Amino acid sequence: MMPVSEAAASVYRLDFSQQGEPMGMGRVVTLTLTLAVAFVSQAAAAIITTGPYQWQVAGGGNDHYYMLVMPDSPQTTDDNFSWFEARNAAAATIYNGSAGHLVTVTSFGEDEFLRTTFENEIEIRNYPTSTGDFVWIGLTDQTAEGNYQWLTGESFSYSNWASTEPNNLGNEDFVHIWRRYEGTNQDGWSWNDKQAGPFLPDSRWGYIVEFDGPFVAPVPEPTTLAIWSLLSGIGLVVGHRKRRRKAV
Ligand SMILES: [Ca+2]
Ligand SMILES: [Ca+2]
Ligand SMILES: [Ca+2]
Repeated sequence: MMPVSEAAASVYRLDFSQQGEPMGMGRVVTLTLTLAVAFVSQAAAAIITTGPYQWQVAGGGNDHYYMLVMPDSPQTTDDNFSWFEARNAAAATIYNGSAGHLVTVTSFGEDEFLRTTFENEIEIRNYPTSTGDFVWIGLTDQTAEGNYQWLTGESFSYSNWASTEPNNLGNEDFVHIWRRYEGTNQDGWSWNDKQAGPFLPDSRWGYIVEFDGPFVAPVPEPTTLAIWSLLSGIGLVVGHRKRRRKAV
């Protein structure tokens, strides 16, 4: 991806770092973020983020957070994320003190959480145009053909391959989610192996980033409420003095 898109990736790093967290730049970060967003939106296709949303333990989850990142209306190949660009951008994204990684989908429950959370944001791959959205996940068999491994080192047991996939067609070593309703292939939410890209902008190529934690609570910024509390405190002091004078 071109430098402008790398700038977009850095915007996320700023955006999801709370004040007082690792970057520790406070309002300067906020201001820089605002300016950076304005610059990026003029220079390249915008990026759409959905989430982060938590898969809560109370709901059978792991308390991790997940965020979908998609290019909006890519105009050139460079607006789409390759698998490597997605991997790097995910790792550079920080949420509440936790660095992200390209999502690992290690159970049916996790896959279902992702599907129910994000599928409405992912365009169906249809027929006959074969367009639609593609979403990278952190799974690859680049090291040894057919030996799929998660980026995090988690064991590979659960899978959700589409019909006839993975087929390693032309040496495909990187995995994405799609919603496939294409001719006889009506798998819907499923996985496909693919080359790393980036691919033509006739489709959108994005990714899901997962934050495992541990999470730190963001340092609260001075809020309007805090300012009002301060002012009302001053008011009480003034009122107290007035009452004392009256009493005398
Ligand atoms: Ca995971
Ligand atoms: Ca392969
Ligand atoms: Ca394939």
